[in-house]
Amino acid sequence: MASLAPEKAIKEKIIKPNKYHVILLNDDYTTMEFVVEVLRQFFGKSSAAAHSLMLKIHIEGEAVCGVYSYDVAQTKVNQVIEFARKNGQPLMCIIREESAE
Ligand code: TYC
Repeated sequence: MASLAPEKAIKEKIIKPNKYHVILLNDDYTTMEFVVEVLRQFFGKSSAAAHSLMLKIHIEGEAVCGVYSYDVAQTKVNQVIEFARKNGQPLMCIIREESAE
């Protein structure tokens, strides 16, 4: 992006709004069932997709669960963390900006 002519950079900004990855992190205490429920409720996954994504996080340490505009991504993170804490689970959810290419 830095090498683009200014007018082209501005045009790209208008056409391509930034995207943000919402990522769940693995931990040793959150139950697998709870993570599957979060993926179904907040990320619209089917039971089968939620189960395999939960296992990916468990094995690899993290996974992208959805890609959104900044405001929607931030809301998802807040909702997931609030839901987790209310249910006594330490599950962590973070935002990462999609790398521009
Ligand atoms: N590692 C957890 C367990 O063994 C399960 C888990 C999966 C926790 C995904 C968090 O984002 C997570 N109970």
